[in-house]
Amino acid sequence: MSNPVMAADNIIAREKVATTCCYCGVGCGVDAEVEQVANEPSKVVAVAGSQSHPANLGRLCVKGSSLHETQSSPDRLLQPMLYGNPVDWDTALDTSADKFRQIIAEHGPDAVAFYLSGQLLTEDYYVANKLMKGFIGTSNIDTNSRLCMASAVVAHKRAFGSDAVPACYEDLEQTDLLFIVGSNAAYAHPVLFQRIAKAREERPEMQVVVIDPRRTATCDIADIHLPLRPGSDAFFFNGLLAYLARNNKLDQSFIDAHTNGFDTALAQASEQCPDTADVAKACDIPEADVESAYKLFAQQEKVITFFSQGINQSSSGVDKGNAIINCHLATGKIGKPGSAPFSITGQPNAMGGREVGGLANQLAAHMGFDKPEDIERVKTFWDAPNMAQSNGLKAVDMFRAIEEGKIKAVWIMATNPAVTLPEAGRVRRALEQCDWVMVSDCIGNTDTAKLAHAVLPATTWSEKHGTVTNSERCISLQKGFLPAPGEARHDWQIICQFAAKLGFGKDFDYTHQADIFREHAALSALDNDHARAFNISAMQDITNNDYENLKPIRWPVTATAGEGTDRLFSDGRFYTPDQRANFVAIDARLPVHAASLDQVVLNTGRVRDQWHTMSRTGTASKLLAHVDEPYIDIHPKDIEQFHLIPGDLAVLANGSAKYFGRVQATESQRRGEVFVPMHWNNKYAVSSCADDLVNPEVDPLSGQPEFKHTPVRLKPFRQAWNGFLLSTEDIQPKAEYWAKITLDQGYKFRLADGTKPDDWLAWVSGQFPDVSDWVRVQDSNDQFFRAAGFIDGVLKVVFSAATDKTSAREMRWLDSQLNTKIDANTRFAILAGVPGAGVEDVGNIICSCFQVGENTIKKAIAGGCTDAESLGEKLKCGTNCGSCIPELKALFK
Ligand SMILES: Nc1nc2c(c(=O)[nH]1)N[C@H]1C(S)=C(S)[C@@H](COP(=O)(O)OP(=O)(O)OC[C@H]3O[C@@H](n4cnc5c(=O)[nH]c(N)nc54)[C@H](O)[C@@H]3O)O[C@H]1N2
Ligand SMILES: Nc1nc2c(c(=O)[nH]1)N[C@H]1C(S)=C(S)[C@@H](COP(=O)(O)OP(=O)(O)OC[C@H]3O[C@@H](n4cnc5c(=O)[nH]c(N)nc54)[C@H](O)[C@@H]3O)O[C@H]1N2
Ligand code: SF4
Ligand SMILES: [Mo]
Repeated sequence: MSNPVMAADNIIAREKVATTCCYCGVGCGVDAEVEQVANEPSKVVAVAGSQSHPANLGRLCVKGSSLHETQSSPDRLLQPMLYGNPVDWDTALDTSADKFRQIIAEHGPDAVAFYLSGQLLTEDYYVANKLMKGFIGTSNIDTNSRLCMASAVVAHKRAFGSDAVPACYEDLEQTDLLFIVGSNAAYAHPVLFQRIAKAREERPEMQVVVIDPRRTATCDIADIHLPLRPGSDAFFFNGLLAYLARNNKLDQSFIDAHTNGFDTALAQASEQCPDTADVAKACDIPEADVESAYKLFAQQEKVITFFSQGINQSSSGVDKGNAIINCHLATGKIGKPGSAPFSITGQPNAMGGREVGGLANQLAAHMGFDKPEDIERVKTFWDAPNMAQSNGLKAVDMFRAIEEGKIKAVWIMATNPAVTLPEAGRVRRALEQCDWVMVSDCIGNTDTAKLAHAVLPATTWSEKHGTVTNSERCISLQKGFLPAPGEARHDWQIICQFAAKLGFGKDFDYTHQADIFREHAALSALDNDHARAFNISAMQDITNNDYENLKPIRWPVTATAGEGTDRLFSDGRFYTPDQRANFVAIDARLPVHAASLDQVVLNTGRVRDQWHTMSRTGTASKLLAHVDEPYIDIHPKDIEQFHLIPGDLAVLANGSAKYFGRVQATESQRRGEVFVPMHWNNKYAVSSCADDLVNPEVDPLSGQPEFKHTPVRLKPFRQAWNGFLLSTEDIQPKAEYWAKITLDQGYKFRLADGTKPDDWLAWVSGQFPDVSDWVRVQDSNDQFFRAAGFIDGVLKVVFSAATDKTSAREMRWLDSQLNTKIDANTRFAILAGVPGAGVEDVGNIICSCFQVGENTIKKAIAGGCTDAESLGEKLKCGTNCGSCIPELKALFK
């Protein structure tokens, strides 16, 4: 947050570097302040939003503004590892290349696979795809974008003939009506959300409709919230199409001039959803609300439908995407300022991966295997000796093939599938059986890396250097300005060195990222006279210098659009053979598995301050302040029905897989449905991995999993004792339930178990053999125990346990005492459970950016603050990223 003040004479240099945030698909520009101190590696000491970057115009969310605080991780991987032992690069790559070569010789190229990530740079992605599809000779290369964007990709291709997002971020501000569908932008795309909220303040005529089964933080700016039945969106948009036709709100001249297939799409929609009453029934929402939302869409000229994983992650995600696009085509609400269907990407470079053809059913630069001339063009361009000829296996099928032994070697880069694929337990078992697993990561002990034979250290944000493309087709440079730590190398270099080991060195002898970028740009230009949307032909001769100083630019970037392109389809020309867009007739359907009476529907997604499997965000105590434990959001009536207690633990189960979470009562859930965060994994909790439960149903066209809908069982966890453990050491506590929270000086574990240990002291001291100096209190009935352990007077461990819930209550003030020298008074204070003199208890942290706690805020309210603004003035809370403002407001209620 603020830079540590350094003794000025130690500082050799301080510079500002313009780069891009490594988290979400908003793609914010970041000015990083780098400081070089004598005899120490340079480091980022502060970050700020770039004023000039079109994505954020100076703003950053709390994840972005904490980038410098997540720089160093004790788990940073600094050396290649083979079978768990450090080795040199040549040994790691030679051994891995030998394995690949052997397996290919014996079983053919389809017996190997790559599994990549939207967190790679475009240049990394391009060479990986080229190596696999052109030289190794298989399309078994897929990416975590399969879990994320695959449905939108297919919907775009079906409607537009190309995977092209029509709009840009300004459209979100210029629109008069924003439908936010299946997106919790307040948490997942915070800076866009702030831009929207501000636009709405400035232009009160702008209206927002949020469509989400949950009442999320995004609903704070909604005029209408439609908490629809999970998975029923296509009924809603089919109904809208029929409504527009019934009420003469079509743009018939646009339909006639620029589209195909309207009549069949309308016929099907009208048959399935003839009137608003049917829609209300199918979607389980009030008819009046359906009516109001439809009316708004029909009346407003400028409408954006902003959609994300509530649409994509579904067994009919592609159809839902097309049901949305149909409504925009039917009203000509596309290609105009403030009007478009707008699929929003998740990862920093999810779009870049789509450009280079990172998915198993794509070729590079927006080409595909369905056109023989595309295959030939790419083959010739690459001078490829072993050009793949057809689609490879999509993510879920790829891991199934690993399980079945059909794929015998896999290289996983920049993704953590042991946590994030459906049926994650099965994925872990598949990897355990696989002959050769390679993982490239910047972190060494992820749940996936633990299962790898070879683990390769990669550079990451601030070290790696190359381009990313965000949700609005905007290409920007993520800058490498710090040296690679230890032996870490750039992903593209590792891939090229591996290619050389396989004998393809001369085709992968790039010396600079810009070499790769130029090649990719040249390929995008080949035979591309409006044949493919992705075209950056004007950049194929970019100099290294211009590349280094690349200003954010939206593709296409061509001779006629040298400054890039804000909006696509403004001329009514699409990328289909006849340049007309396609309506797709949609047969709306619900999720594959319905919940039975004794089950609840599991919905999963994101929390505000965590990024996926927490490999970076889980290391900053500040980012764990908002939500620090796996939880289950449940409607209060369901809490009663399932005999649960708010604040207690409950267990969700699917077959033998279990998820432990803290019960949170909330009316924002519909009855019969629960929500859990996707982030926790075995590094952070013993058994709270959402994807252990998620069913492996996928969309038949896109292969994207139905992450948002799995029927599961729900029951209370009967605990004999509960408590917490503070420790300077990272351990795996011996308890049926634990969840870990990173502190500045160590870790805090929440604990619970179904059986009580016979001897509390033995339980704790057995896990800390180096600690011999213990103080403790215990009652004679053995209901309550508290102990602190020291080494040389420094507090190393605190353990507090009780058979009831209140006695082991946490003491937040203790967090800051860990790893410090403790005087005798504080020893007693710990045992007594009260703050020692001079230690303040600020309560739960509400504002992560400025670390302002609930107790402090309550004090300020008692002292006369009357609203969020005045709190901001007094305590600064809510004045940076703004995401805690709803919670600040709630404290006044
Ligand atoms: N803080 C944070 N931000 C992130 C990420 C992160 O890990 N952390 N990850 C990034 C990535 S990769 C992605 S893909 C994006 C995802 O961004 P979002 O898609 O906005 O995030 P999710 O929380 O996965 O899901 C969005 C919403 O879909 C709703 N939903 C569930 N079922 C349905 C349904 O049937 N219909 C409708 N209409 N809605 C439904 C859920 O209740 C949820 O509120 O976030 C990006 N941003
Ligand atoms: N239940 C449920 N599951 C989901 C989802 C959901 O909504 N619900 N969402 C899905 C979606 S949309 C997504 S995108 C996925 C995301 O899931 P993953 O991609 O599996 O999750 P991450 O934690 O982002 O994993 C990225 C890994 O790459 C490493 N890394 C970071 N930078 C670099 C780099 O430059 N090079 C290398 N080699 N490694 C690097 C990180 O340390 C981390 O281990 O999860 C999917 N799974
Ligand atoms: S909104 Fe996304 S890209 Fe922008 S700072 Fe936050 S995490 Fe980074
Ligand atoms: Mo994603």
